[in-house]
Amino acid sequence: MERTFIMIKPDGVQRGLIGEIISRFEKKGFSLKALKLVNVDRPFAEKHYADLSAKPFFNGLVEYIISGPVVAMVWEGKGVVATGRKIIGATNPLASEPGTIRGDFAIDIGRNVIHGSDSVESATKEIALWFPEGIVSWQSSLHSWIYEEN
Ligand code: IDP
Ligand code: MG
Repeated sequence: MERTFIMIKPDGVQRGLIGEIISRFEKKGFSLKALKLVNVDRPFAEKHYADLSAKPFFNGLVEYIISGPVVAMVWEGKGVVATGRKIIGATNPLASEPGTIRGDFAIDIGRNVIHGSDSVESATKEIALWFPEGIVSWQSSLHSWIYEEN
């Protein structure tokens, strides 16, 4: 089953959006496989966003991510990478549809509350980076009420 890496950024934590965000993924039917509240240091944040290191906003982005604790999560389910991105909304919250997390809770691109992996390949990389200890193996008892087939 497909997995994605989701991170509630420091503004999402400070603004009390942890429960709301987890709830949206839970209610959809996705399954939580790992979760921790952590402060990340600069080298770690730079590694997570290595693909953006040439961007003019890179330094500000790293400062933002290390400015307070973040909630790191792994969610699992059919199509969770692409659908997770839809639940999150467009990168620029002013362009995000209402009903998405960014569309409902954010305004500035540099304070857009949440991160989600953009492909199955980046999800694999990000999960390995954030959860070297591994994830939790379990299956929800609701599985057969969410999926037609195993
Ligand atoms: P994504 O988070 O929607 O995948 P990316 O292009 O991967 O968007 O950018 C990573 C993060 O960098 C964004 O979520 C946002 O916080 C920040 N960012 C992207 N573009 C800009 C910008 O033009 N100015 C400031 N911050 C930006
Ligand atoms: Mg991205």
